[in-house]
Amino acid sequence: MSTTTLKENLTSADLIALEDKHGAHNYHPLPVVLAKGEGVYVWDVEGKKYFDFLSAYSAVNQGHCHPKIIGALTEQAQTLTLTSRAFYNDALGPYERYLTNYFGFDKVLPMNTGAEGVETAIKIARKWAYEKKGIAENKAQIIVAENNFHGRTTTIISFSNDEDARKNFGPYTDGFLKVPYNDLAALEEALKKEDIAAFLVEPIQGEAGVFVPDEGFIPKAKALCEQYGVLFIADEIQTGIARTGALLRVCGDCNCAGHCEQQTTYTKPDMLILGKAISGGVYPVSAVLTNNDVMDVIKPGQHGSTFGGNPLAAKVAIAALEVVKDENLSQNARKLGQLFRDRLNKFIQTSSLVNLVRGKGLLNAIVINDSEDSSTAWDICVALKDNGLLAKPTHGNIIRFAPPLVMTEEQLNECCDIIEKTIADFEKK
Ligand code: IF1
Repeated sequence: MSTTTLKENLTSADLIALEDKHGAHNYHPLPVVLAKGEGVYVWDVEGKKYFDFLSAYSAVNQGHCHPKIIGALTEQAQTLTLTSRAFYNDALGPYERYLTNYFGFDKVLPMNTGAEGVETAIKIARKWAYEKKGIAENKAQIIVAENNFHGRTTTIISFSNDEDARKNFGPYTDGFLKVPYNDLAALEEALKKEDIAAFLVEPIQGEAGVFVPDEGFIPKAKALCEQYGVLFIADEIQTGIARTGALLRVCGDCNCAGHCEQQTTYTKPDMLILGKAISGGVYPVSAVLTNNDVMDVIKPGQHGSTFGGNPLAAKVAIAALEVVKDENLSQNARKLGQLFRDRLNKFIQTSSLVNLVRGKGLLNAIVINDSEDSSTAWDICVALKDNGLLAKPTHGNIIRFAPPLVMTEEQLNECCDIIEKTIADFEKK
């Protein structure tokens, strides 16, 4: 047996040192080394238990190691894992039928990571613009929002305005036009320009610090896109799969789980991009859903991926989406999210350290009363960790709170106790 397969009994400090020495330094993790997860809990190498308030950036909505999803994974792993798309496999068709019925679209193009899903949507939108809308070759423009986050590929970072994400990765991909988020007038001005293929948008901006647009922004933006003959593309990679208290954020706040096209709150995007929790965080699965008139533009050989649509992904995603329905995760996220914001809103009236709490469902953030380059949010997250709860700061002064959606009310109250006590202790310092 090679030494790497022997149990080495490494401590957290050893493991952090190994990553530091042998891994690229493209992350700055909180100093905690996780070894096990179950439901809303994770355990570190030394056996200390924590509430997970990140859920792997909203990928583990169904909770860690959900038995139904792991069951589907292990069963399929022992049967057939990968065929490539050079051949058919017996899991893909049923998965495609399940997914398109679940979300109400004609067709799906399966990929693996979120960024690949976004790239896929961009490619489809451009091809549609040339072949169906008649835009002249290489002229198509896609409108995006300022402070967007859609992933890490060269094309996607080309339209980011985060310096860390962009700087020294050029030359950049052309063809993107930025408008302020949540600004219908600016959107309409951009839509009036020539050669516009699509508007790509997050229904709530995650990385920007859980920025919730005005009520009505999404349906009105979709209506404008329709008026100008432009595709409305929703990136629900982070907001989708029940995270914000509805199956999709474009569902608004209704209970429809995506099936209420007759209801006024539901915005049906022309293209829907899903990732992260579509697999319950068990395996990388992403998808682009759209109707035939758009998906038709993609012909054999024009797009694909070795792993996209593999049988393991198909079985895992079906199980993960069944869990969302069986366990009423949208409803639970909505109820617990309200509870969380109510409690923290009450708490911040007594706090000089927290300015506000915002979010939808169980995608929430607090804004710390300090500058972006202060270490206060980071220090609070370290203290939260010591008190048994894991969360991560973003933009220096924002802390995101996004636990798995399988949490109970009792557990959430316990978590609010930890958060309030930790912050209160900080104020005394
Ligand atoms: C990282 C944030 C979350 C996304 C949306 C596409 C992707 C993401 C709306 C790409 C990914 C992640 C990736 C993660 C940090 C992260 C994130 F902090 F940047 F904002 F979730 F909160 N569209 N989001 O949020 O999906 O290719 O990663 O599968 O470490 O970069 P991916």
